[in-house]
Amino acid sequence: MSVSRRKLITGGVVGVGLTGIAVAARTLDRYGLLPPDAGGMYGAGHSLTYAAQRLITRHSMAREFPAEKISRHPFANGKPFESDEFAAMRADGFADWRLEVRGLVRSPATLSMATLKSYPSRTQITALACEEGWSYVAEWTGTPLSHVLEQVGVQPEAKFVVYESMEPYWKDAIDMADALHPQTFVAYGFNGSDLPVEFGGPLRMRVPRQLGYKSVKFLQRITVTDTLEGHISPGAYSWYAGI
Ligand SMILES: Nc1nc2c(c(=O)[nH]1)N[C@H]1C(S)=C(S)[C@@H](COP(=O)(O)O)O[C@H]1N2
Ligand SMILES: [Mo]
Repeated sequence: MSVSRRKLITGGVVGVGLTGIAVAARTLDRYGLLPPDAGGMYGAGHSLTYAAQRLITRHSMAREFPAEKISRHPFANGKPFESDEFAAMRADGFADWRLEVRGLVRSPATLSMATLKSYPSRTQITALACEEGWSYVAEWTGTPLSHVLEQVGVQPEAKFVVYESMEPYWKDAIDMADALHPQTFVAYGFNGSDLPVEFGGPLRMRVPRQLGYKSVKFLQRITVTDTLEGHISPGAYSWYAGI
């Protein structure tokens, strides 16, 4: 028994060694373990990280903290961006803020803050960890992204959820495993009040299982898609940033 198993494992390892990365990549792809930036300069590293995380942590939860761990001085990363449109919406208490949901969905929708707040709300105390090394713990309130996706009816071909800020450049994507994960929120509440603009208010994505840069602030548009081509171009950061 154990001998044949060892043979199998040894055979597998030698096989991968001999036939190379192409076969490994094809195998990973077959099991949905190849990230969309697998082809880039850091492709092999990104693939290994993503595959390992997906195998080990597909169903795992980001750490949640007790209330006393909430940071007294959470660090807002930079000033909120400024634009005339944003300033006008802010002056109006974001009554005109809309979240557009489109792409591979049965019924595309444009949701107001009031509509989002009428959805089942959840609260979680999680850490936001920046790739630069700092982090803070806060209480986030929002509606699970899975609930928003349920409302619009995701098509079976869906593989990714792309999401965009009103702030130029800030556009990112997660796979369906993270999009449907219970801790992935469309967040509008922060430490018991409305999400301040310093922290991305009125609305931001919260993906506590990944690094801070995946938690895009000033969230305005969600697109469900089966490919990231034409949506996001590989940036300086790794597409998958599991922690
Ligand atoms: N629109 C937008 N979203 C953003 C950013 C940004 O500059 N603009 N910074 C990202 C990065 S790198 C991090 S670490 C977190 C910081 O969140 P914070 O401002 O709540 O600290 O937001 C992410 N989302
Ligand atoms: Mo960051």
